[in-house]
Amino acid sequence: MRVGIAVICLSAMAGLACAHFGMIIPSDDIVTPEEGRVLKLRVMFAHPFEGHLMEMERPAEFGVLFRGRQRTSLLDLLRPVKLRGYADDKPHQAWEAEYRLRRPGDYVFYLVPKPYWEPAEDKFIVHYTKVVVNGFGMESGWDAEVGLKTEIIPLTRPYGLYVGNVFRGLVKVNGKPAPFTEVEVEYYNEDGSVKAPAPPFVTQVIKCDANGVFSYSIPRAGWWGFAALNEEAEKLVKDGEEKPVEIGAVIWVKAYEMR
Ligand SMILES: [Cu+2]
Repeated sequence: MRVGIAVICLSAMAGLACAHFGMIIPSDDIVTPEEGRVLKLRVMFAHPFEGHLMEMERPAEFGVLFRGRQRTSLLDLLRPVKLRGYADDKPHQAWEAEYRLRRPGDYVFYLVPKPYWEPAEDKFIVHYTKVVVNGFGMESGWDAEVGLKTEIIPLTRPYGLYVGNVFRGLVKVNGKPAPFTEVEVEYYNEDGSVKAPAPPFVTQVIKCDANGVFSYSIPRAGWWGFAALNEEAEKLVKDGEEKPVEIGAVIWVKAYEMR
């Protein structure tokens, strides 16, 4: 039983905030013709630094916005898969898709999950998640808005990033900038090789300025997730009781070592 609780939420046991992240991790953030045209995407809901996955229901929406113009649902491409974080004692429900890039330009993949009930925090969580993939060298569409309920609009091109680059984004809720939104930042510690010297290192916490803009200097190569958190105006009902709904705007970017 003790182990069961730990799997739900390690940091909640310590009375700390527990950072959840919607995740779309593509096999690459930049696709060149030489590498082939098929992209693999993993879709999951996790504590990316601590290596725990939650069970994820089939998402409500999953799609791609191509070059800022053409929006296509990719829900039919999603296949159920069991994935295990490095600290999980068993695999969890997640999703994956294969997508063939056909034309040059930027591909904004987006995800709208079904509300996730988190007992440790007594609330529902819905993370509107994005990742941008550049196709065949044409840089067009990475800053396009999908039009999600809450969304991070990148102000830094979200691919081709070096370690040490500053990543900036504008947080919107219902299409308007969301000043002073708290943004949680986590490294995708896929194999568990990075150790946090103390709990506050697990999740970096920054805030938007009065215009809803945040910035973060990326300290390490790999995938980084930014989750801008707000509360939905409407509540959802759980066991006959109204419960709050955390809405997160999430974006994932990859940084590379400069050699
Ligand atoms: Cu959790």
